[in-house]
Order: sequence, then C-alpha cells, then structure tokens
Amino acid sequence: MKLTRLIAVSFASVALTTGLSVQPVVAADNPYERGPDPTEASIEATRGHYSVSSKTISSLRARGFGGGTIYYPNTTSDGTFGVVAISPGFTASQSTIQWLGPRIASQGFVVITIDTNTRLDQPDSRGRQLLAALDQTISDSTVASRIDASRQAVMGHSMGGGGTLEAAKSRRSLEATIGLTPWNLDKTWPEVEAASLVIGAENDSIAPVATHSIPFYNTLTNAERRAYLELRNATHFAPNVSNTTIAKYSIAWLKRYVDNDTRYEQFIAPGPSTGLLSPVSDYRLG
Ligand code: 9J3
Ligand code: ZN
Repeated sequence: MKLTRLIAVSFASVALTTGLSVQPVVAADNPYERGPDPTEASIEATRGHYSVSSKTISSLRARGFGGGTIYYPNTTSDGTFGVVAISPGFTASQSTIQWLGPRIASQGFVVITIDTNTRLDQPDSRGRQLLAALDQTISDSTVASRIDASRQAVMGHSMGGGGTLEAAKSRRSLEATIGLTPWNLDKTWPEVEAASLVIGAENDSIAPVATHSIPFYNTLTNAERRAYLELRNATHFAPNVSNTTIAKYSIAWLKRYVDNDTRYEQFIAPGPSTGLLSPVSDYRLG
C-alpha cells in the first residue's frame, strides 16, 4: 500500500473526530523512520546502527518452509520494524544468503533467512515459502512485538529472486521486492505492485540479464517503483558472498519503500555512477 494514502486517511479522520477546520498541513514526521540520518558510509557498513540477535527456526518448527534464522534488533524502545524474508537459489541452502540477515537487520528490520522445503523447489514454491516465512516471523513469540506486520518485503537469489516476484504477485500488499540475479521462466510481471529492485550480474551465464533481470525490470510496469542495477564483471553467484554494492542499494530500497524513509531517496535517484571504475555497469529507474 502506498503510505502516503495511509497518512492522508489519518489526517482526514483526525479532522473529522476533532471537528478541526482545514488548516495548512505541516509536514508530518514519518512514523516509520528508524535510525540516524544515512550517509554513504552508513549504508556501506558491514553493520548498521542496531545491535542484532538471532533465533533459529528449526525445520521441524517451520510451517510452510524449510526452517531459517530470524535476525532482529535488540532494542524494544525504538518502535516496530518492517519484516523481510530472504530465500536462497536452486540447490542452495540458507548459508548462501545468510550474510544479508544481520547486515539488513542491523539497519532496523526484522529479517528471516530461510532454507526451502527441498533444494529443488521452483520459483513459485519459493514465493509461497517466502510468504509463509513472513507469516511465521510475524507471529513468532520472540519477535512479534518488534514487527509492524503491515510492512513486509521479500528478497531472494536466483530462483529465490524469481520467487520474490511470485510472492508479490500473490500478496499485493507487499511493500518491496529485491531480486538478486533473479531467475524465472515467466518473463512478464505487470501483476507486481510492490516497489521492485532487480539486481543483475553483467557476466551471469545461468540467469543472463538479457533473458531474466532486464525483461523482469521492463515488465514491472505496475510496480510502485522499479529499478535495475547491474553488477559489473560479476557472475550469477556474486550474491552468495558479502557484497557492499548489493547491501548498500538493498538497504536504501528497503528503507525507502518499507519504511517510507525519504532520507534514502538520495541513494536511489539519480543512483550510482555507471562509469568504468564503478562496480555498477548499468542502472535504470522507472
Ligand atoms: O536458482 C538458481 O540458481 C536458478 C538457476 C538454475 O540453476 O536454473 C536451472 C534450471
Ligand atoms: Zn507474467
């Protein structure tokens, strides 16, 4: 849902219940803003403002996915946080995307990195598992009180990235998707309304950007916003190790669209340089 609408509705109901006449509207503080003003250094850092703990969800206790790890800010005095689920790719385990868990959680999100039911699960199944993981995290006894369930996002690598589009197609209320060298046989995604960031790898021969990331970006015509970021001289497996470019622009995207935090717009538009010395070889914003 567009947060601006929510805020407009809140103003209207305040005016009605208090009988206030219409007055010049003072810019409201964003109720979802968390943490200090961002800088290039703060979103490139391996850890952000919040100290983080983790909780293992065993495969036996997981409902609808293969188990996972919840990473969450320790503080209970900074309001609630948006929630993000992250899936690995075909044949891969949670360990291949787990570096993103504490890195994103430390910026002010509750994050679950998951194993899938089987390592051969296809993107549609991975999409359902991402949603199941969001739901279980939201009702988890340890972290439920830290989560704002109205602000959900999904991320994933390869078939997990393809799964993020499936998840958003099915749950239209998702605020954001981020696909990391995403792979899907479905090349058209007009159904997705979530703000969607597609991160491709220039030298990917498994999910080549010309037949995966770029068509996904081109057809995300109904996304609240869409961006395509291409990692220079990178392969399909670039997202499987710590990568500051991936983390930096993913954090900015989640902050901007899960938290409605316009302080991060400076990193989205005009976006990274694509000069020869930049780790980004292409950037498109729709
Ligand atoms: O999740 C992925 O790495 C998808 C790429 C792949 O191996 O597809 C082959 C069917
Ligand atoms: Zn389609």
